[in-house]
Amino acid sequence: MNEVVSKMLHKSKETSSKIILAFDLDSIEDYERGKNLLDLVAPYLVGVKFGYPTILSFGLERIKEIILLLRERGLVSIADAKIADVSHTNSKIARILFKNGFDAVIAHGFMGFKGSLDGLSRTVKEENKALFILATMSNEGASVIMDKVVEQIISESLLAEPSGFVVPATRPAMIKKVKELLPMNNELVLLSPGVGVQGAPYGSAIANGAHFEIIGRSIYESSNPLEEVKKIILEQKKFL
Ligand code: OMP
Repeated sequence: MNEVVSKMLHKSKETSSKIILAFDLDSIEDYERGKNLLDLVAPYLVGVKFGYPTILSFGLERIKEIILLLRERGLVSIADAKIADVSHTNSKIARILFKNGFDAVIAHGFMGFKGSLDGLSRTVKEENKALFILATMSNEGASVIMDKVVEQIISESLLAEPSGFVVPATRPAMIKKVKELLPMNNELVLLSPGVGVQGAPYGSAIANGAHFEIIGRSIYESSNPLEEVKKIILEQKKFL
């Protein structure tokens, strides 16, 4: 099993948490507040997913420092760059992110394997990191396009030997469908956003077969983030 994934599973066992914090802060003025928030909720997380808002506003140097602090606490850091280009560009993006400490990257899968995911997959393997691929998305419009080609997205993406897929908590039927499309006895993990503010109840993605829930605003916009993560874990535990 991929080292990054085994770290996530180990952390989850230790803490009973299945929370990956979506850290999407869009101003450098949030830097200190963001760091304090991470410090506070870190014991209740499996990992942190850094989105474009944070990467672009904090900058990679500051992010690297945060990643090192998270690593000391046994947490993985995922770069949500939603990579979706041709091979050599994908590889360059991934290498920069890995050089700055990230353990994993998220990519789209709709570009197909040859000339896109193939190069990215090689880079991820060379660097001993993890790759997560979007099966389909949590927004309503994804049901018009991505859901309809999910079989093809999964079959092309599997050629890249990812560590797992991102599946929408907002459409439980799609989580189940993706699970059915995966090979028997696979070790792939499913990360599911759409829990909380986007409408899916805490724990519901786990109930539908996801391994981890990606949760952002419900935590970082909460007036009491610590109480919120504890509440989420209690809900998730019902499905352990
Ligand atoms: P909240 O809605 O604030 O919990 O954040 C959800 C997080 O998951 C954000 O960082 C989104 O960018 C991300 N996300 C989705 O919301 N939907 C998807 O289909 C995929 C992602 C993702 O790749 O993480």
